[in-house]
Amino acid sequence: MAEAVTHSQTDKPTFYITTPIYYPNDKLHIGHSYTTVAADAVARYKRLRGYDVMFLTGTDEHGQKIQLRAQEAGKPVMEFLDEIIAWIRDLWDRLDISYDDFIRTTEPRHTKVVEEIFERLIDQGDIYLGDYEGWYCTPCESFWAERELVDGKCPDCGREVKFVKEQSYFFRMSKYVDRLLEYYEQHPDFIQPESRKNEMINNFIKPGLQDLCVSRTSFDWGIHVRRDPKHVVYVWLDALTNYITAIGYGSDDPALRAKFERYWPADVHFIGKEIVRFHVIYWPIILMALGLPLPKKVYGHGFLLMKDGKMSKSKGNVIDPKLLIERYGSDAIRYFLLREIPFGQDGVFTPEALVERLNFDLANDLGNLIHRTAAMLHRFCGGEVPAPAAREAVDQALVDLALSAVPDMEAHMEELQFSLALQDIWRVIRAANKYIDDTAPWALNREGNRDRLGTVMYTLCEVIRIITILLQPFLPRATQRVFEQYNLTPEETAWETLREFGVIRPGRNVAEGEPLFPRLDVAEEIKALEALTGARAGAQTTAAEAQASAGQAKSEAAPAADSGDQVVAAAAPERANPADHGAPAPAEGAEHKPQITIDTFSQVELRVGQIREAERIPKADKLLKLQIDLGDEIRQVVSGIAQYYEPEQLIGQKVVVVTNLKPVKLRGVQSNGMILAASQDGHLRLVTVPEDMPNGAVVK
Ligand code: ME8
Repeated sequence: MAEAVTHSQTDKPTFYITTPIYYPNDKLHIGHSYTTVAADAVARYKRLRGYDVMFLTGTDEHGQKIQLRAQEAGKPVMEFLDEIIAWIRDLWDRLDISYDDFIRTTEPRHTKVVEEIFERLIDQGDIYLGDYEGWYCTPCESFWAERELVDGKCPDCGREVKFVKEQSYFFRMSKYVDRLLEYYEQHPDFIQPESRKNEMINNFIKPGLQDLCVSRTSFDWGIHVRRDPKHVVYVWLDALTNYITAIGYGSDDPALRAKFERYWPADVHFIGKEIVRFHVIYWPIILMALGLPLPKKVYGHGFLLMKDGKMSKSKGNVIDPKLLIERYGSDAIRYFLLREIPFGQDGVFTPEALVERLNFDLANDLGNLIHRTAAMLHRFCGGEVPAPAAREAVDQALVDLALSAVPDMEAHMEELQFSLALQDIWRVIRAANKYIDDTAPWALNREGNRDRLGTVMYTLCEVIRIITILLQPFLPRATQRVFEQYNLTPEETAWETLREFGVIRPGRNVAEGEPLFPRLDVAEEIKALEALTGARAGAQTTAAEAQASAGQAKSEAAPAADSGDQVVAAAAPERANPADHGAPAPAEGAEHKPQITIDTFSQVELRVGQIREAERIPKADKLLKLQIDLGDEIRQVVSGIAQYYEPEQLIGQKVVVVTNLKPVKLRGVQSNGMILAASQDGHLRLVTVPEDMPNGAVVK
């Protein structure tokens, strides 16, 4: 039974956050973990900020799909469900998900209230009995109007739909549309990201909101309508109400009813973008009919994609999160998910990106800072935090940066921009590593300059204290280890201490400790991850392809890759073989090139260009002649991409142009540069740039 509110909680402000309740028709994958990890980071952050947080997750256990899966498994439905729920709870434990409650829609606290709600809505005329005719997608449990189908298939999952006709109960949605639109207007932050609001209004509300079918008679695994038990409550009405039944709505127990009063309305529902419609149209309308306040925010985040598009069992590209956690630890997976993909946008999971994040960010930047500092305290200061002397400019600069990162990180967390919040913290981590190099404590020690050494080492310990406090929502394990290693007390690690510098009292012991995150062998890990994910080598290529297939561009530049040879030039005139004019340089099985310095790399001038014109070159079936807008000039470039793109597809694309290549003639046509593309196994995709980047912008 759900816990009631205790007295000590009542003087804190509340924060109620939810994840979708997942279908336990199968084990969950890394995409489900993404939503849950994001919600957990917010829940932890809010608790640290002094909120009484209610963090709810759970499972959506009714419907035909579940019934069929249990039958296939040859098990009674409840037994089938119990096993998967145990697996899911174990996953959340391994990922350090700090949920406060886990609702199962088969629990009496839910089913009883749904039955009552249904009766009430019939009585008040919001639900009526009618005839249903339409197209039904069993896997998505969604009904679609004929005009909504795409090539006669489900617009969400692309699978077959079937025509059904049966008596059903309907929810009179149209009655509430004006109030809903008014709510959107008065609460501009209700639907996030903003772009999803227009999608909802234009695609679903403006064409005329259909009444929603809220019961079925063709299966019986669900909550039965009390007065008409051959009807089972259609799964969305059942599912959405979990957000209120879990916290005590409709309970007979006064303590639970008080709990509902305390936490409702929810501060935010986290969901994937495919179920925004249910949460920002149907759910608010159901709540209006019940006379309840609406949630403050619904955040529809993007998808985690694999190189060949969306994850799905049928494609065989689903990653088991438990295998990843086992290999890398929960902190690493949490960090990767929240750092790599700007919340709200789609992102691609590639083994290379994961290994790079873990090696560069966690092992090198963060792990090194903690480990180097502790090691130096042992070598130069007897393992103790020394007392600081007067600060010099270099110290003050780091102090200022660390203190200013705090409000930046807080602002980004409030906006639910986890990746940016992490970048705020990483700016400090990188600056602290540079500070070690600049101040060279080993030299200060050699010179016997104890005052300077004390200031530098103390400053580092304080910076570590600050970044560790900030990192807690993301890395719950590593941060606890650092607190223990640096012997930091709860008073020294409270959020309020982040406004000041100089909190640690000198003289305490710091343990030398083990590295927080191991540095991974890139080749070995990529091989292992490919075995886990069924992915092939070639992160840059595959990431580009997956994004292209999902029709989404990443908003962040891809992390610097050491496998840069996968990104190839789409016209490399100076290397063009006379027999193979302008064809892309080979990527498949490309050898690694010798290392170069940053100076050598910086001799290449790369700029953003927009393709204004594209045409074929007679008698050259691989070549296209492009006119590219570089902001201050239009460049003509001949590119070997004619077999991959139709000229008209290219108009308007923002690409990366090498602008300081010596001009050459290809088939008699002058080419003054080349554009970048990724290529693998006979596929080629241009490297594109987000639209808001101006033409001529430097790429580095
Ligand atoms: O829709 N990338 O359950 P579900 C990111 N029971 N997030 C993903 C993802 C991916 N590739 N795949 C799944 C249901 N998700 C209903 C919800 S709520 C009242 C009822 C996440 O098991 C994302 O949050 O299909 C998405 O909305 C959710 O899992 C869908 O989970």
